[in-house]
Amino acid sequence: MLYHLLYPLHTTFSSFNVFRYITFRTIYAAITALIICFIVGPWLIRKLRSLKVGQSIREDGPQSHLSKEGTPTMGGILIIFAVVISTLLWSNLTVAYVWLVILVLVGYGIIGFFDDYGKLVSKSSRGVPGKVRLAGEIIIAFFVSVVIYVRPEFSHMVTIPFFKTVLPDIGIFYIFLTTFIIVGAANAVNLTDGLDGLALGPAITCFMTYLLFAYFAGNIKIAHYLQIPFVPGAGELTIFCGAIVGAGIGFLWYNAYPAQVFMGDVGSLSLGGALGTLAILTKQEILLAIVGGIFVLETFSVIFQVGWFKITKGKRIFRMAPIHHHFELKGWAEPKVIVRFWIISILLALVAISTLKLR
Ligand code: 57M
Repeated sequence: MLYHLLYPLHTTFSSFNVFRYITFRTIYAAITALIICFIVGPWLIRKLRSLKVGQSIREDGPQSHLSKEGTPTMGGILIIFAVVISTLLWSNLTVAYVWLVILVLVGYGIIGFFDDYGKLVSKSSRGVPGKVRLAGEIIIAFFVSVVIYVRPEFSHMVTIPFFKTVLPDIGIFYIFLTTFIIVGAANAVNLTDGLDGLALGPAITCFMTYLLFAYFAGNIKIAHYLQIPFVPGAGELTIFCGAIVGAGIGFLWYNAYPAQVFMGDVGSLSLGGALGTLAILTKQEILLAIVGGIFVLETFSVIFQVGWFKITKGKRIFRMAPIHHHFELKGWAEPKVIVRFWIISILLALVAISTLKLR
């Protein structure tokens, strides 16, 4: 809105020209979201406490988690609020992609909200039945995928990291691939969100990476120079990425060990869904598996553990899945697991960025 209100005034006040620049608006989108989190955060935590929106801790998990019983949850509401307000303030709202990614963020947030609410009411780890939740996620992802698919300027070729000439055009299957990416990313972030700040750290590095890719993909000169697909309008997603990085850091202030609040499914599903959507809209679909490698690792640890458990009727590969519990049970202190996973996610982000040149 600031863009629409203030930029036209540049003819009278030349300094208002600055509102044209994506870089300027991205920085202020991040700052706005961060400040919203700082201002609203303490109030929200008090409110969640007074409403008794506390986490129930599973007794079959690591014993160290039992002391977290009653920690306020559903803090992801703050992340969504800060991102939406900041994006509405700083981005060009005539670009459809901005609305699509907001739709996924809010839509997945609503699904997560009902899931958290169900867990709260039942005072257990059972929220919305798994199949109902998955159906809701698929409906939103499928709708967004179809809207993206039918846009005339959007290519159905898939970008394969490290291979600049391999760009398979998968036609109608693109809809299914993108639906899978959005749903998969949402659930992978959700599984990772099991230690203080564990999901937020890699999420922030992922959004920072896609911030760069959105900027590059939306600029015809840079896109051609780097030989990546040019996506008209993707530049505006840089501002969304800035807002989400700001909100993520702002929320991490409270979610860092020892956490004063958890983001809940409302936060993890919305962050993951938005991340998957950004990977698609910047035409770096497969790159998500590299930059979000921590989320992939966590997901596969669950798939292998559950699979092996069923095949062998009770044997385990890890002490407990997802894999962060394995390291906790091996005796690593919680902050050590968290920070080491963050370090790996930074490394993965650097590898992902290097694909711009290594191809
Ligand atoms: C949710 N949620 C946390 C919090 C957060 C298929 C199966 C492996 C699924 C998996 C599962 O349910 N994963 C998804 C993970 C929970 O956190 C809440 O959930 C939100 C995110 N969805 O925002 O509201 C707990 O995580 C801890 N936490 C923190 N700090 C944070 O900032 O410490 C979360 C955020 C919180 C808190 O303790 O209560 C969760 O883990 O429940 N299931 C599991 O992860 C379970 N694994 C399991 O059963 N593994 C089995 C195999 C055979 C399937 C095995 O390895 O033996 C474990 N979950 C827990 N305890 N809590 C089992 C033990």
